Amino acid sequence: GYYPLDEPGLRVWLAQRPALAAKVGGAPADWHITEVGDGNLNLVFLVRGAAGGVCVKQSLPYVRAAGESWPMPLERAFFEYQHQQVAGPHLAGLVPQIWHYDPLLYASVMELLSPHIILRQGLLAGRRYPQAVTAVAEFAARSAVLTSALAQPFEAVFDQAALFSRNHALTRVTAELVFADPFEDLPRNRWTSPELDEVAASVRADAALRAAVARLGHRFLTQQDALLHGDLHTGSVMVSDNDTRVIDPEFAVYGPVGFDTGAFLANLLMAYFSQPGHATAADDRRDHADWILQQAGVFWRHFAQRFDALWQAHADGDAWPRRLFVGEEGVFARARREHLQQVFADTLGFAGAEIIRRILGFAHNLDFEAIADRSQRAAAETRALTLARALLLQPQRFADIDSVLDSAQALVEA
Ligand code: SR1
Ligand code: MG
Repeated sequence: GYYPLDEPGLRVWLAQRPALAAKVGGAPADWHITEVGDGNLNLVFLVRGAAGGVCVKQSLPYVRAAGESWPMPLERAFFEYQHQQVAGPHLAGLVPQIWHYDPLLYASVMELLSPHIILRQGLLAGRRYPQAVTAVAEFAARSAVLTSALAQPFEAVFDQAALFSRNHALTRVTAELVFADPFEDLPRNRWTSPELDEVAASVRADAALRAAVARLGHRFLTQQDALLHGDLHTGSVMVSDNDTRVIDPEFAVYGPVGFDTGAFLANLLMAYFSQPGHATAADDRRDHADWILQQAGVFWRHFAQRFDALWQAHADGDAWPRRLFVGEEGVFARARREHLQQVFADTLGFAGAEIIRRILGFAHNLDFEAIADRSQRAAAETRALTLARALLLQPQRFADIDSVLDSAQALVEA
């Protein structure tokens, strides 16, 4: 029963479902339908009508960014829907509502976010969204604690982890694209400037770097702490001036919490490094760059504070049960601090791996790609790669988030 939707097909399909058609409103012939998917994988339609509208997202049987030569199972839409079923109750106001999932078309009908835009696009355009990173940190902290055995009986967590462990296709994408590809000579790797040839070769030749990333890949595949978003970059966040939603959890899988926080931190750092490349005569982008870097600090600090507070408030699961520490709150607090230090260390490592794969692997970031001047682009990417290598190979240099931000700033100002 699967077929890829197009504009006329979607009009008919939606019109046949009265509850969904009512959310668009008016006569189907008057609906305004556009396909807006700009990600690597799926079709995304916005359908607008008299009552508002809906967003329809459908899996394609291949990687959209690569074409039919790279087949991809359709099941990712199911796991995105399951993410809402499992984590959605903890994430009210931070994610769009999915109203309908169609198992034949592998399509979801969800809330149309308007006037939201993708956070990455906003940052590129030089706009500020003061609440965005705290909302993403809240998303990450809630997911990290409330879907884990810190807050739930282990039976529930094991069942959920088993469900998402079937998300084979997209977990394989991550296992290969993040943790392996950039360290091999593969045709699907690419970088946008010959200036990076040398650094790409030196990354592949660096056994210590390969080992650091492989260690993280091992943790990603084996440490089932909490339900991850799995692809938490600035393109997975939609913002308006006063609302922020995390979208696209199709890579959802149980894994180490630092994978999500690392991915988001990395994408803020890449947005920072890219800013000089977007400078104009009217705007040298320095203020905007400083603001983005500051937001990276706000993100980590808010995450850490909320992770600790949520753990303390919801320690009713089988891991670290609060009842064992009544009257010994200091012991419990020390355990939380130590655990958070491990999540911080993981975050920096995963951030390093994310930066490397976004510059030297298959899937790139518009932050860098939109820099027209080749040497500026190469300079920005090289600075990001320098920080990534330090995060992976010299973790002792980074005791806290400020030391990361200071290093990033020093690279830009050198
Ligand atoms: C083949 S998919 C490539 C990348 O796009 C997604 O957004 C994920 O980041 C994935 O790694
Ligand atoms: Mg995505």
